[in-house]
Formats: sequence, C-alpha cells, structure tokens
Amino acid sequence: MKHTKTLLMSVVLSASVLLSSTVLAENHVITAVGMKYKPTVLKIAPGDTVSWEAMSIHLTESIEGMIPEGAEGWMSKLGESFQTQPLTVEGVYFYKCTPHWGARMGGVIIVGNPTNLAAITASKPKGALKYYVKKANKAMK
Ligand SMILES: [Cu+2]
Repeated sequence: MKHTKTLLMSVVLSASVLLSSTVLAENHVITAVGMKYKPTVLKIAPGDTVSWEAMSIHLTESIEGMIPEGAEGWMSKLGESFQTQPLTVEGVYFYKCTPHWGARMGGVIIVGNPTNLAAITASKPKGALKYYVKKANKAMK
C-alpha cells in the first residue's frame, strides 16, 4: 500500500514537471502601431515565441548577422499575423519591417542573456540599426 502511494506520488510529480515546462513557454505579442512596433524592445525567456499583430501594411524580417549564431531567422508575408518558432538560442534578435525600414520601423527581441550584443555594439552599426542597438543596451542596464 505504502509503495503504491509513493509510486503514485512520483507519477504525479513528474507529470507536473512536464506540464510546467510546457506551460512556462509563453507567446509575446508585438503590435504594429503607425510606423512603430510596440513594445520596441521585448525581453523573453528561451523557448518562448513572439507574434506580430495589426500588420496590415507591415511585415517582420530578422536582420541577417543581427541574430545569435546558430539561431534561425524569419520573414513574414506582408499583412500576416506571424508567429515565430520557439526562440531557443539566447541572444539579441534585431528585426525590421522591410518596406518601412527607411522610417526605422523595426525592433529587438532579447532572449535570455544578450550573448551577441557586445559584439554587435562593437561593430558600430549605422542608421536605424544604431538606434535599436542603443535601445537594446539601455534595456539591459
Ligand atoms: Cu511597416
């Protein structure tokens, strides 16, 4: 009897551990407002996903060389309510709305530790990218 109870407890325990790791992965929503993404800087945990809403004339595209090494980039279609795969590689992901990048429409997602931010900052990016790198560093202070 006592053995059965212990066994049951361990089954319940492992089931809840499994469940919590699934439940803890969150989706975070970024909304296009005018020519801006809100929030502009988003901090999430590894394994979380991000989606974009109110995209009407916008899209989201990760910027080549501006995401962590080994991470997969993305590119949505114009107007699409896009959702990323779980972002499992820690670091900083810069993205842009390609048609409105000239108007600086973009943002930054920080997944866990910003492993690649120092190197990106040291590369002295220009223009809109410089603006978002500054924002990312500010968010980490
Ligand atoms: Cu746009």
